[in-house]
Amino acid sequence: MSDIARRFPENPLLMPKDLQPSTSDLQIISLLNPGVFVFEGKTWLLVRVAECIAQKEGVIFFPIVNELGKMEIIEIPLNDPELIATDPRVIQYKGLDYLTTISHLRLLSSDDGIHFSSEGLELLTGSGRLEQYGIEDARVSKLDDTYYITYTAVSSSGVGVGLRTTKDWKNFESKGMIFPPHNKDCAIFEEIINGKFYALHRPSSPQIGGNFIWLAESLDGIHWGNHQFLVGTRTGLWDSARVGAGAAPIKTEKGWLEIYHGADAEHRYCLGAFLMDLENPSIVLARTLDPIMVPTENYELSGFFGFVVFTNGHIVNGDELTIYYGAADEFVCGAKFSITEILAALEYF
Ligand code: MAN
Repeated sequence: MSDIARRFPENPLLMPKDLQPSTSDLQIISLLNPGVFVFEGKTWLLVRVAECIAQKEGVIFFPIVNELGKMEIIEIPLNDPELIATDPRVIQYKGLDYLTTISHLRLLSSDDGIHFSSEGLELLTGSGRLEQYGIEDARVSKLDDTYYITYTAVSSSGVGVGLRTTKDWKNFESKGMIFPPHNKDCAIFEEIINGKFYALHRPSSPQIGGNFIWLAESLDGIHWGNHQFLVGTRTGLWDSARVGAGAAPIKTEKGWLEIYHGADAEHRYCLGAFLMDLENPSIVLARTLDPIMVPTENYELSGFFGFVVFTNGHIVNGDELTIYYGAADEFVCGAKFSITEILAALEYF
């Protein structure tokens, strides 16, 4: 048994019914994949809220934000021969891909890390052509007094990584798309290493290559280059189909420790870890063979998209790592790990 997570007994911490939809004609389908940070002594989540229109029989509806920034509803009869709706997350119509839900990001805060409230807090929505189908799965990295929010920006032009920065969580600066399609799962290191910013990201290559974790460097945190391949998928293992970074790497004596997600061909998402050299993160020193967390609880096995544990946010307190994670693409949950235990599970190359 390789699952070394200690799940919160209070799980799930958040369910779709716990929040109000962003407008009265939408309903919340999932709360998932929160970015996590500490601000003014509290624990904060930047939760992905996925919404859709209440469905009528025989018709599929889904919302998109049009070029003027207005919500538009697309309606397709379910028996339309040009409709392919086999994955609950994406549909194809007339050769184009659409999402079944549209996501925005919502701030929630908590004194105890367990009970969260969104009262009076900001809502971050997609804006502009490249965020037409919404924004998802934020990672929050703090460098000096600036928080860098990297997130998945989705539109009919593709899926890329957007960046916004803030110092006070009230005023946000948009830096546009920093990694163009197809790319997601971007986590910026929370330290400048030898004069450079570093980020993990996940470009996808449809024919040659795959869904692998890459490393990029930058002098200003906005313009990125010197991309290097870092961690790939492994045939026959739990992470055989895709891998992607979780939140910002954790600095340990042994190196930069990264928690990542891996999925197999059946779309089962587990968590694992790898370790990068402290001075040169392009050197991967070790990786876990088995996952450190596997979907096992009911709320991880069944939901909007079952058999999923997915993290992009955590808090480090000495040896204790608290991860917040999306379970079954529908709920927000929490679990604790010992960093020493994760390090001990690594296999060095
Ligand atoms: C995948 C899933 C969805 C997500 C889209 C776009 O299909 O992760 O939840 O909305 O990608 O990012």
